[in-house]
Amino acid sequence: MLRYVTTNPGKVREAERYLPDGSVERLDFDYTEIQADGLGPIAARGAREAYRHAGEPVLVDDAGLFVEGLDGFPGPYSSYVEETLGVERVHEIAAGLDDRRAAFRCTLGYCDGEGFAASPDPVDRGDRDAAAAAGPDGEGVADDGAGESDGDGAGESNADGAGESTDALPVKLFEGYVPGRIVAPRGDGGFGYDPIFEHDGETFAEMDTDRKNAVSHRGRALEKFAEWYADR
Ligand code: ITT
Repeated sequence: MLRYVTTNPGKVREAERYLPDGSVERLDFDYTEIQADGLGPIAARGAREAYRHAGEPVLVDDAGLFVEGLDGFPGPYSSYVEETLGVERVHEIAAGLDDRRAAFRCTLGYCDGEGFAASPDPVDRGDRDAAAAAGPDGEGVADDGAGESDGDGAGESNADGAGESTDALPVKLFEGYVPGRIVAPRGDGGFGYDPIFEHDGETFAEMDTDRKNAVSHRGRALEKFAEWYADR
């Protein structure tokens, strides 16, 4: 059974459309969200922690809203900003900007304790520092050997460093992106920043789940994941 690791039921509603019936179940586990510039290291670290907790295959979903005119803020801090400022304040701040373009990004981190064969999607090993510390033999470091691809390396990181144990597990990352712009809140559907994110004339909160999935950051990442996972 695949466990979709999130405290947010809205994410699971979207994810279920991409995976065979009964093949995925939510794991309501609040993994440590490290501070990092990108979503990849957060998802990778979370997937390792969740896999160690659950002992079965896990998929962690880290997402964020990146506002162009704010140099990508709130980005990886989207959750904290939603809780503290709130979505309407983010719209008010963006309303004062010349550039209200924005994007949602989603990174899925998959971990099942095994290694990965080559594919275009990056793998986060999280073990570079650990391997260096362990010496040339890399003793105690999980590695599944040759024939793997890190893609362009963009998703790869061990930025968190501290607390990452030497038996760091590889995590496969799947990324999705959707462009749009920040508008005054409209619509009752979705969750989080959906009411203030407009894509093709509609906010995500005005779309039903299937329509949002067809264009969204999470839909794009899930599509890649589901295709790859079918052969896993
Ligand atoms: P988990 O970490 O437990 O999965 P979360 O809701 O905190 O739950 P994220 O850290 O990935 O998930 O989300 C960061 C913020 O972005 C958070 O405020 C979400 O509500 C928001 N968010 C994520 N995906 C979104 C989406 O598809 N539409 C609107 N807002 C979204």
